[in-house]
Amino acid sequence: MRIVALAGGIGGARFLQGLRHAVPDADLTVVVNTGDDITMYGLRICPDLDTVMYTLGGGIDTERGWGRQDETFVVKEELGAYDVPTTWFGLGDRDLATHLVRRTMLDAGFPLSQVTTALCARWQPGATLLPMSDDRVETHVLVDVDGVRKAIHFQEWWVKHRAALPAHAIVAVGAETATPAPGVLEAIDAADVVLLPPSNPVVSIGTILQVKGIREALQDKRVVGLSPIIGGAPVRGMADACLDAIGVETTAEAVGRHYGSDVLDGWLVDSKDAGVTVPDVEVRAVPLLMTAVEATAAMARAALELAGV
Ligand code: FO1
Repeated sequence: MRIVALAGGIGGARFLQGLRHAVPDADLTVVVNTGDDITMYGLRICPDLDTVMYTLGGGIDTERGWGRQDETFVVKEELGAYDVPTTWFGLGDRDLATHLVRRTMLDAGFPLSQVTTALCARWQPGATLLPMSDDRVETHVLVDVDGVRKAIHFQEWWVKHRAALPAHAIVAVGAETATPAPGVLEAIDAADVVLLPPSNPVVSIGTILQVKGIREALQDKRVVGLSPIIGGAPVRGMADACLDAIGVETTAEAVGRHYGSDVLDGWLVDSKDAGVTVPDVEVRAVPLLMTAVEATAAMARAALELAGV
């Protein structure tokens, strides 16, 4: 069975672990959001690609959900000693090696998709990881800081400000000209099913769907999504702050309707949200809390069943 999943960071990565547990023999391709990517200290940091790679490769810090297990932050502390202003972003010492390899390969002219393949040679994620695009796309958020309205990088909003600054707009800068990375449209075309894990519907899944051709490629595919919102609140992270920014209610029903039937054929909501309806989309209610790999595997099976594969 050929499965394609569009995924962001922590929630998406967790779901993919369960999916791989549920169907270990499936041919899994993950199209990963790169709108969170940021250049810092000359390094190109790809949070969602690294979170998926580390999670499926067994190197993730399971507490944080991002970065490496057994991590240390000596370099971050040293940068702090120099009063470097960007130490709000926690770059770990082990994680730095990933960014140094990526920077070296990008500088040598390799596209991000080939860099990702090279990094995955070490981590063996058990899936093909593809950036949504090799072109630069960076999500920026329009906020008011000290009375001045300005666009700041998503990471600054998300990590430094914990998404506490009301977002007047969220813009994936570059998405309008970005093209899908090599293999993305082919994988979607060949897929038996496309899954939208419970990632952030705005800055993760939403960003991927803005890359030219991806939303269109889903038209004639069987697509099933899983709600990241349970009982009116995001399970983790601050998807509500993102949904507020685009005027979508933080409910499983509103997110399902936001994706709409031109994307979704099926929508899995948590048992708490049973009764939700999405026009022209088949909705099913099952437990959606990813408490352990087995629970997540059950969600994945429910999604594949709803997809009819
Ligand atoms: N998230 C945080 O909340 N604090 C951090 O200091 C932080 C550092 C970081 C470094 C590398 C990386 O790959 C991810 C990192 N993240 C951090 C997570 C990241 O901001 C989010 O996971 C995604 O961008 C949202 O999906």
